[in-house]
Amino acid sequence: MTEQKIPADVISAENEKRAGALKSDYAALGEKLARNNIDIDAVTKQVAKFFVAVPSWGVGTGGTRFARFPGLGEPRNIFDKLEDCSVINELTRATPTVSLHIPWDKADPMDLKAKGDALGLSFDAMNSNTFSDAPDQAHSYKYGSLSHVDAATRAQAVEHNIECIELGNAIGSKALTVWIGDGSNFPGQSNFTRQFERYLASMADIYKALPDDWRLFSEHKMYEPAFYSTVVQDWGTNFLIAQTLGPKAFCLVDLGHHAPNTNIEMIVARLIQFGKLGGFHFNDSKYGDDDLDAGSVEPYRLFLVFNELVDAEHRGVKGFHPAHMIDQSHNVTDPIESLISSANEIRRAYAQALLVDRVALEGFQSDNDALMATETLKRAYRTDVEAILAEARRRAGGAIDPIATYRASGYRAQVAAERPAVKGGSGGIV
Ligand SMILES: [Mn+2]
Repeated sequence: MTEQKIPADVISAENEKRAGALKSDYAALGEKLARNNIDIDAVTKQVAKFFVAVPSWGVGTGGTRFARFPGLGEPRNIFDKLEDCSVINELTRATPTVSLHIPWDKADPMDLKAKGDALGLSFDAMNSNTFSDAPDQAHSYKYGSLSHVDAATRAQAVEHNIECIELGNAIGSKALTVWIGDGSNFPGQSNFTRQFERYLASMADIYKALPDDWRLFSEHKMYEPAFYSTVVQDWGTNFLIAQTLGPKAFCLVDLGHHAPNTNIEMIVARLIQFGKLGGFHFNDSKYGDDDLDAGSVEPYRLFLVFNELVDAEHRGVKGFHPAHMIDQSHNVTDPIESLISSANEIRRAYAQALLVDRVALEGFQSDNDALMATETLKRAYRTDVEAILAEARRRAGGAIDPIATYRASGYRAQVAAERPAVKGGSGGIV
C-alpha cells in the first residue's frame, strides 16, 4: 500500500484517546466470556478475518425516483470512488475489497489494478447493468434485457455481461453478479414461461464465458422496476436458475429484495443445505428495497442470518465460502460514514453469532425446549461485543472509533475542495 488517505498519525492520535477505555472494556468482556468458556482472543481473531466488500456505487449519494440530493465532495469517477472506499478500509480494516458496477466504473483494467494496488484494495464480484441504457447502445432495455423478446437485444445484454467478466478477470475479480430489471407491468404483457426460457438461455451463454475459477451469482428481487411481475422474483426461481446453469452458478441474497416479514434466515439455510448460497448484498429495510444501512432497522434479523452462516461454518459445510458485499443507498448521510457503520454492524452480527453456544442449542432443540433454545440465541445477541470489534480494528491498524476518527481527519472537507459540486442525477440502487 503506497497511498493512505487517512494519515496514520491521525488514526493513532485518535486511538490514543480511547486506548485506556478499550483496554478496560476488553478485559471486562473477556472475563465475562471466560465464565462461559469462550476465549475472547479467539473470537477477536475470527472477527478480524471477516471481510465485507464495499460497493463502488455506495460511496456516491444515492437517491429515490423522486430526487437525489448530492453531498459534498462526491466522487467524480471510479478512481475517486476507490479512494473513498480506501478510507472505509483504513478505518475499519474490514473492507479490503470493492465491488464494481459496469459501465459506471468502466476504465482501463491496468489503471484500476494499479489504483487498487496503491490503496491496498482488491476487487470483489463484478456487477453488470442491463437495467438502464448506456448512451451509445444499439438496443434499449426498456422492455427487458436478458429475457427480451428480441434476440439482438438479448445478445447485446449477454455481450455486456461477458465484457464484465473480461474486465473483472483482468483485475482479479472471481465472480459476476447479475441482477436484471426484466419483468412486466401488466397481466398478460409477458408470457411467464417464454420469458424465463429466454432468460435461462441468455444466462447459459454468459455461464459459458466464465473462467473455471469464477462463480456466477444471480440476484433475485421481488419487484421494481417491473411492478406486476419480475423474471427473477424470489429465491425459488433463483435456485432453479443456479441448478439449471451448473456448478459455478449460485444464488445471491440481497436482504432488501424480499417481501416484508419474509424469513430470510430460513432462505439462507435452505440455500446452504443445497450448496447454492453464493453470497449477500447486505442492507436493511422497513418496507421494501429501501437500501437502508445494514443493521439499522432489524439488527436481530441480521444476527439470525449470521447465525445460519456460523452454524454452517461450525458444521464444516464443504465448499462454503459465500461472498459478503454491502449494497446500500445513502440519501441523507455521508456515504463513507454509512458504509463504515454498516461494515461494523455486519461484523457485530458475525461476532454475536460466534458467541452462540451451539452444543447447548442443539441440546435444547433435541429436548424440545423452545424457550431455552431461543434464549441461547438471545444471550449471544444481547452481548455487547463492541470491545471485540474495536480491538480487531485496533490490532489491524484501524480506528478504535472509526466514525469519530473519520470526522477528525477532515477527509470530507478536503475532497469537497478538490472535487467540484455535482448536480442531481441517477442514484444507483440495485
Ligand atoms: Mn443488490
